[in-house]
Amino acid sequence: MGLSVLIFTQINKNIFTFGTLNLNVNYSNTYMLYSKDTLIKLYRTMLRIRLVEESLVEPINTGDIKTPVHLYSGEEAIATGITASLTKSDYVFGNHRSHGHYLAKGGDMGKMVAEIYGKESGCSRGRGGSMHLIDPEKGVMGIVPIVAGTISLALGAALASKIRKDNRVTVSFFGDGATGEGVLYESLNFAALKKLPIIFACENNLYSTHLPIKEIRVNDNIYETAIPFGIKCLRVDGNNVLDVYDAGKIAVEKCRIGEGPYFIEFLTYRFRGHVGPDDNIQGSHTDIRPIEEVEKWLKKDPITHLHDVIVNEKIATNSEISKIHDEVKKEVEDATSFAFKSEYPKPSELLKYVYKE
Ligand SMILES: Cc1ncc(C[n+]2csc(CCOP(=O)(O)OP(=O)(O)O)c2C)c(N)n1
Ligand SMILES: [Mg+2]
Repeated sequence: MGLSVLIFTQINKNIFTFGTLNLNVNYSNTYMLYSKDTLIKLYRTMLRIRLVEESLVEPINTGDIKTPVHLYSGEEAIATGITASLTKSDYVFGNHRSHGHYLAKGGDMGKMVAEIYGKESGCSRGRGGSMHLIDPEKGVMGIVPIVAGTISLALGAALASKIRKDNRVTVSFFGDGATGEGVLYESLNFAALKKLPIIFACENNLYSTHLPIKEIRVNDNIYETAIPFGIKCLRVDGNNVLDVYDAGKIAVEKCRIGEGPYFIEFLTYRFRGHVGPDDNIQGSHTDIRPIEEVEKWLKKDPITHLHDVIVNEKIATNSEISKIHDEVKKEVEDATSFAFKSEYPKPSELLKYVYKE
């Protein structure tokens, strides 16, 4: 096989592209740039997100899970690849589709599943559900379903880090739908002005709810969004965890040394519905996405891609990979049984954490 080199090209002062350059050289050690530990960690993290989410499908369909659940299946490489370069004390902020951001940053799986089942032992004490995950000790500072709602919170966290000189980097995860909200542009301007250590990570899965992106944007150019603000922009294949990892590493390192902010557009696709396993509109299965498009993206499964790299490059044996699968399945079973065994909040305490003046 040829040698693939990940390239980071500066097109002009602010536009960078990121991609794979295939050289016609007979090397098979394409992936020697990554340690075995790194590749296995990336694989395990993506698998943890996928398997725990797939375990939610049946209980969502039976109605045992009451909270709306936006599955991240298909997009795991983004949260996994970026957070791999973050430390425990760095911050992430997310949106309605944030199981992956929470888990990849170190959030506890049992507390997440318990939260989804509305239990007191959940990370938001069962009051928030799937779209309100939090774990400040792990740097998961806020996951909120208001589209673009946490971008300004992430900005504030990055400003605090700059003032305190605490060396933290903040990642603000949001969807392509958030590019229609004014707060994004105010935040980009302020982040650029103050040179804040923040990465704006736009997960472009080509749809906002059921609206195709071409119906809400004139051009397919989200990655250029931050150029007028003087922010470095990248566009990355969000289904290739190694590309995401490399882009994340550069952006995190630059933010860490005061050369932020960064804006990265990740091209990706959700494997399941907007909310729930299928695209249920008024209760019927109505995925309005063209079947050819869905099939094309299913072939770009980020987990299968990394699995093939690991196997083809003989980075791990089949039995090592099976062991990872077994361990992750066990973790999902333990998380589920922790949630089942936990109590619901007491009805008398339902208003306990509600803000009152
Ligand atoms: C301010 C606001 N407007 C509308 C909604 C309803 N809503 C929930 S998710 C969503 C689309 C989000 O699309 P995108 O940001 O691309 O994220 P994706 O679901 O594709 O991951 C909308 C409009 C909302 N939650 N908040
Ligand atoms: Mg979207």
